[in-house]
Parts: sequence; C-alpha cells; structure tokens
Amino acid sequence: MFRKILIANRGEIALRIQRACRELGIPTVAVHSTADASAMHVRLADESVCIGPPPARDSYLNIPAILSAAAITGADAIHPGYGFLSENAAFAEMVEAHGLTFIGPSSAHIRMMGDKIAAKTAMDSLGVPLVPGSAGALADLEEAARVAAKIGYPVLIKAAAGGGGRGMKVAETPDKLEEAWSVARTEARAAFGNDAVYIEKYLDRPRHIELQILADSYGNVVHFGERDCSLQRRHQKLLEEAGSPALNPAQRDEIGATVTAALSKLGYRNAGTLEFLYQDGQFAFIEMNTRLQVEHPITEMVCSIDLVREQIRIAAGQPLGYTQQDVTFSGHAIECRINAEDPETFAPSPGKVTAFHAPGGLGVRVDSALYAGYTVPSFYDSMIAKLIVHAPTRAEAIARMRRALAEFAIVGVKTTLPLHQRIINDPTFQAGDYTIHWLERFVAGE
Ligand code: MV4
Repeated sequence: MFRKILIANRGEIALRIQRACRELGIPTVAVHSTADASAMHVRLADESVCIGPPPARDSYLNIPAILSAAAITGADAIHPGYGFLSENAAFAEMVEAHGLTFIGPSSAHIRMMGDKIAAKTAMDSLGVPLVPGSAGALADLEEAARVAAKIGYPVLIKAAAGGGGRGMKVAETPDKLEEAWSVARTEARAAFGNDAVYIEKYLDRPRHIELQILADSYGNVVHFGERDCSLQRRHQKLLEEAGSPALNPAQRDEIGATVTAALSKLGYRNAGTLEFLYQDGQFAFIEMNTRLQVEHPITEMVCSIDLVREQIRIAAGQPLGYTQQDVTFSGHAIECRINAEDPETFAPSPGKVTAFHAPGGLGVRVDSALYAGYTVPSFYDSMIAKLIVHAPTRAEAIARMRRALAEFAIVGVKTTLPLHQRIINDPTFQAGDYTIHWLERFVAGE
C-alpha cells in the first residue's frame, strides 16, 4: 500500500479522497493555490503545499509544481480527482516517469478514450452497441454526405477531440450538411487544435445513462449499475439518479455484462464510466470517462461501496475483493449539485458564506468543503456542495430530498437550491419521464 498520497485537486473532491485515505491509514498531501490557503481541503490535510497563484493553469494544472510537491513531501502516489489533470494522459505518464503511481487508468487508455473516434472504434470491436455512424474520421464532405444518406437524417457532426458538447453540429436535411460540416470543423480546430470529425445519426429524445465500472490489474471487471444524468443544462449536470427510472434490473444486467466483458478484453484498469444515449429501449455508446466522476456518490449509496477506496487499492496492485455476484443494488439515490449561482440566470455568485447549515438524518449525505466564514473564490467551478439522499424507493428518495433541501441553509451567496426545490416538486420529474432536453425547457419556463 502507498506511504503517502498527494491529492491534485481542491474542494469537496479533495475532501472525499482524504476521507478514503484516512480510513485506509494513508497520510495525505493537499496542494493549493494562493486563493485556497484557507480552504477546507488544506485545513483537513496532514500536510499541504502551495503550488501557485489563483488561475488553475498556474496551480491545479501546473504539472511541475505538483510533481515537485510530491517529491518534497515524499508522496508515492497521486490521486487527480475529477477535472483539472484527471484525464491528461501526458500527466499520468509524467507521474509514472517520476516513479510515482497515478491513481487511475494507464496513460494509453486515457489517451484512447480522449479520442472519441478511437473510443468508439475500440468499443465497436468489443461488441458494445454504438449510435449508427461513420466508422472513423471523415475524409471529406463527400464521405459525410455518403454516410449521412446511408444512416438517414437528421445527423450530428462531432469533433474527435470533443466531448462535453463542444464542436457538435446537427444537420436536419442534406442541404444543411455542408454548413454543419464546415462549422463543426472550424470549431473543432479552434477549440482543440484538431479538426478530425465524425458523423452519427442524431437521436432526438435520448436519456443520458452511464455505467460505473471498476477493473483491477488482473482482468477482473465489475459494474456498479447505471446513473441517469439526463437532467443537465448546457452540458452541466444538475441532478443525477441511481438507478435510472427508465431501466429495470434485467436491462441493467444485460448492458452491464456487455460492458464488463469488453473492458476485460481491453485490459482497462481502475475506475471508468461508459456514457450511453438511451432511446426506444436501445443503448448507444458515445464516450468513456477515465476518471472518478462528480456523481459517483449515488452509485456508492445504492451499492454500499467506497469507489475511492477501491481506486486506491487497485492502483496499489490489489485485486478486486468481489465478483459481479457480490454487487447488490439497494434502493434509490439522488444527487443535487448545489452551485454558487443565481438560480434563474446561472450567473456565478462567489463571495463570503456567512452562515452554513447542512441537512442530516437517515439517508442524507453532504459532500462539501464549505464552512461558515469561507469565501467562495471566483477562479474555479461554482459547485459548492453535493446533496445526496438514499432511500428504499424512488418516491421515498424524492420525499427525502425535498426534506433535505428545505433544511439546507447557505447564506451569503446565491445558490441553485431553489431550482432543485422546483425540480423535485415537478410532476414530470416525479414520474421519471424526462429526456436530456427536459431541464433546458423547464428552466426556460416552457
Ligand atoms: C448525441 C446526441 C444525440 N444524438 N449524439 C452531447 C455531449 C456529448 N457527450 C454527446 N452529446 C450528445 N450526443 C447523437 N448521436 C445528443 C447529445 C446531447 C446530450 C447528451 C448527453 C447529455 C446531454 C446532452 C445535451 C444535448 C445533446
């Protein structure tokens, strides 16, 4: 096992990783920018190192400073959390080149999944269902037109280096293809320095369902069921559920078996999430995330597993301690992401938190690095808390979330708590009858 783990992140996820380390008896090193000197992840760490000025590119993305902090403190492993350097293959490579362990997949797998075309090609060859589309990058507009005619309109042109919705263009009809093609290529070149694009059949009302897996270094792969992440606005998730209101256990078992077999053949290691679009009873793989995800706690609640602990054990070369049969699903979990934002305009609302009271009680979990007197800085993501509830049924989880939201007091900054209260009370949400488009319309008042 590791002697000491450096956590290359901030906020609630840095605390989450510290907690797992502490339960394993492993000391932690926090890193922080000058803006975060009094942050909770620094206060609670065993030791801390300042790695630079407030902008992330100078601190939380500053690879030499982070590697130096590991060397100075004698850390032998680095956990990247989510965001920042978590899916940076070059960083994973450098960590290993310095004789440290990167707590995550191999740099080769991070790189493969970062290229959405390579990810789809790999999953296709392993028998994972895809959205119909081009086999690889499109050579030219003529090829795009040929593939589009074959799969049928509307189609979507996507950037190979994309993900998270950037560099995507819909063409409803053949006469719109040239425009979509050139806009997608121009955007991809500007955003990623890579204008490779591919084409897919456009699904008009899918749900976004993702599958959590863990894989050890010995070919054992286990899945922990799905999360329904359809409730998002501008590709920012607001609320997630485990399991999906749209799936039954047999459907979960079937896609789970397909995915675990595929990842075992691929030789994948550590935690991963496969993203699918789900429409008309069909799963279609779109992307794979090679990191711990923000919404991992809802999976932990329904499976009674500590995913971060398992990530650390796997990275230390230990085998998974259980098989698929040992994974059981109990009840329903919901997560609300609470952001320091205006609940109507979504404008960031940094500033001093003058009062903070977190809800509690049976089946309530709050993952947050907030405290009364803390000043939310303007330099980073606006998520300040995750409120997670777990209950025997979805209806009881909704009632529990309503109760917990009402108890939550955050004073001094605007938060998205009122928006979550509106969502949780909405009949369409309560019926579980929503797609990826529902929330945008809901916040627009439609
Ligand atoms: C799609 C799609 C419809 N059809 N692909 C958006 C982000 C990226 N991860 C993939 N995305 C989509 N791909 C096909 N073939 C619709 C989306 C999409 C979306 C997907 C998941 C969650 C929210 C979304 C919001 C808008 C569009």
